[in-house]
Amino acid sequence: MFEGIKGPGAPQPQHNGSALRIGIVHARWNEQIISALLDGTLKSLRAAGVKDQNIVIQTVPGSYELPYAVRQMYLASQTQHAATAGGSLVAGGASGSGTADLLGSSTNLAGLAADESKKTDDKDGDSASKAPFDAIIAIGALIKGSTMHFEYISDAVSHGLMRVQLDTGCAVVFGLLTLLTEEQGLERAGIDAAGKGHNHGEDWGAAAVELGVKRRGWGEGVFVQ
Ligand code: RBF
Repeated sequence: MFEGIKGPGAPQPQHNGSALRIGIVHARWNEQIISALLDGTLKSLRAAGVKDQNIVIQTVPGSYELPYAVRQMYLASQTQHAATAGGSLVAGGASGSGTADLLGSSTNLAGLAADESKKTDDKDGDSASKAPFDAIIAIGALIKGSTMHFEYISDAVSHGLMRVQLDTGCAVVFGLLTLLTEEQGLERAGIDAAGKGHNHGEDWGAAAVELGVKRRGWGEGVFVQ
């Protein structure tokens, strides 16, 4: 965890991620930076007890693809859940409707999803969960070039990720680095030559666990600290 003045500060108490299902989607641009960030993310997810079989990793070409991928991954996890549990994704129990209905509904989506995921919690702890994701971490590294491209993509991805989390009710962790130089990226991935950096992926893993646990609580009307 980050130990300077800037940074998230450790939650009290530490959250237990052993019941959670977490998605990760990362861009393939700037591979060296992304690879270190992914390692940091996985390290903190595992440290919080998230099981490897309950972490699903997908890749996309670049950061611009992240919002769409997060949305589709969440819908895919709902589809998996419905197929496994024979559950309905539509409030009121009507069956046979697709996940698009869920997005258009005025139902408390976070509560519904938390309720759905409870039904599929892995009781024996061994098999992979098919519950809807409790959180999805979107990882990308945008490096500024000499055109306006960087500004447009940074803005679109930031707004897109926020929109997806509010539309779906799935917590989305913002793992997008918007960098002026490659060196900044190496520092924020904790792999700079001077060794001054901090791997922000570790914070993203911890954020996913905290939000995942709190989201389940909120879905049940419980305020987890
Ligand atoms: N994707 C990234 O994740 N990081 C980048 O730094 C990045 N730079 C790009 C620069 C240019 C000029 C272009 C055309 C694309 C870049 N992309 C980058 C890829 C972009 O996010 C997306 O994958 C493609 O535009 C295809 O939709």
